[in-house]
Amino acid sequence: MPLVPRSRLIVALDLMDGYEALSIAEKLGGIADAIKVNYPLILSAGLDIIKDLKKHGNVVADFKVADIPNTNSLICAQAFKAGADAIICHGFAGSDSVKACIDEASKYGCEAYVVTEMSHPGAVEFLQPHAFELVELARRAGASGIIAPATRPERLADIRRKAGKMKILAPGVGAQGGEARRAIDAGADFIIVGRGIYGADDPYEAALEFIEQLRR
Ligand code: NUP
Repeated sequence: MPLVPRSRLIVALDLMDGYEALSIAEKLGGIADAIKVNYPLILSAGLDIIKDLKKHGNVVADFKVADIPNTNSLICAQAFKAGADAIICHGFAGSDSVKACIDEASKYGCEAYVVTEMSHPGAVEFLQPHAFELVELARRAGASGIIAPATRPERLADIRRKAGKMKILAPGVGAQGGEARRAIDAGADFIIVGRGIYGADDPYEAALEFIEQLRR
């Protein structure tokens, strides 16, 4: 199912224990718009965890796919067959590689999101100088959306201006120092929060607190 902004919160479950991830997803009880899975969880719990997480809502497979088009198609097919609703791919591998992810996503009625500028400090070295080109690449290829940094709201705002109707998912809120409200005000459609929720004593209360900040 396509991502629809309701709470505007996507929870990243970067845990190394499938049972813990499922228990947090259950506690969240669908208050977030999606759960995001990444290599730490998939490599430790296996791809089938996606099916179990799906009982609690949409699942975004953050595999940052960045290979040749054929390999990208094969990777995306695995994610969608396992039940993912969306895939995250890198843009720097080029438009044909991105297109392969988008084409595979549309076969399954799913979505592809393209990383532009990442949220960590090192992203200024190589990705930032090309971020607007990556936004344009994603738009031309027909991506559903892009990933842009909540840690740099001014950059997020610039990227929003170039993104047209594409949805923006903004990681970096909480542990990386980004602020939920500022990211949404800068033009993000969703914020992505990992440690700020799964690392909290009460992940449900922490998620509610982020959602409250977005409503204010
Ligand atoms: O630019 C990005 N920054 C980022 O943090 C692109 C990402 N996909 N992520 C992911 O978002 C990261 O891999 C992790 O899964 C999540 C953020 O987690 P946290 O910093 O809130 O714990």
